[in-house]
Amino acid sequence: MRKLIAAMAAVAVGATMFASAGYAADKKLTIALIPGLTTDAFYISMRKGAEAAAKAVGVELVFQGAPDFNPVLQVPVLDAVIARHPDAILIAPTDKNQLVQPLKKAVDAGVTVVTVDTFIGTGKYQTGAGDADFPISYIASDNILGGEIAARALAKAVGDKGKVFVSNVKPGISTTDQREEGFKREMKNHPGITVLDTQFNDDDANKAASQLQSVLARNGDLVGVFGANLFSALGAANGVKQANKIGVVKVVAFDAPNSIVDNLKSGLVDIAIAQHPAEIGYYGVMTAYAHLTGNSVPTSIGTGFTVMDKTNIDDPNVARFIYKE
Ligand code: T6T
Repeated sequence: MRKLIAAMAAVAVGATMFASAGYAADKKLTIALIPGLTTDAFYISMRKGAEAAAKAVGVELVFQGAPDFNPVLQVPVLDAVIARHPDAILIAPTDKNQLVQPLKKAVDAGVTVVTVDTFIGTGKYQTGAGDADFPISYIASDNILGGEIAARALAKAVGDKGKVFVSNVKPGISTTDQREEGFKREMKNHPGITVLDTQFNDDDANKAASQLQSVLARNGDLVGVFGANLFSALGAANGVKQANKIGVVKVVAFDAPNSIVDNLKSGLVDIAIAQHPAEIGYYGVMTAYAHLTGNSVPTSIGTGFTVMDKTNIDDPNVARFIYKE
């Protein structure tokens, strides 16, 4: 009798597990990853992490994106991906507001949406508030904290006094908006530092380089710049180099491609704040997979940073976070 009860219990547990899975176990799931743009080392590294997770759980990963970080280019890519009807879409929305309606179309078509790196709306999902809470999860760095780390590093590098500015992409991008917010908030604790107007470069490193030189022309006593993403940082650093101000104008960079690491080693860039994009891709896929196979998932997952400088960049535990190209 005891054996029979145990057998019945086992069947019941199995049935519950199968019912909660809610999917045919033999169907190969497809997850699409839509980056901010395809040629950025940050998203190339994210793709590697996503591929590792997809391989581990046996899902098919599709990577499709636009050549520039621009909602006008990203929306048609999203439409094309929705038409292929994957089980889930992981996307780095290139604008907090402009991707809301296009992503609703995915949900209406029965596709699960997870945002990676950037968010839509307020980034608070599954709350019932507003019209942009429908993604099931947001996987990203803590970008406000990243901006604060950048401010502390720059304040230290410039001896807590003088003029600095933020080189940024454009307003409306959750990540870079939050980095600037964190940077300015932390700079309030450094009264000797004046934060000049932000320069927006449209993710164009050449524009960021010429803007650095224009700011310098107007402010000969400029002492520092925070490049709020890869292209802003690279461009700002090039501007400092072209103006022959290496070491005079300190550079703190967000993101860590090889080009920035070279600049760290040469002394052009003082600090690089590396995100962990592979971790974002890995947990993005795992979150979508967990949801699609009937498991509950957290509505947000925060990934880490590694702060790089000349003194630690050769440490393998630091160097492993240099972005893959
Ligand atoms: O900084 C990353 C990413 O986090 C941001 O959302 C957009 O720019 C990058 O891709 C770097 O170019």
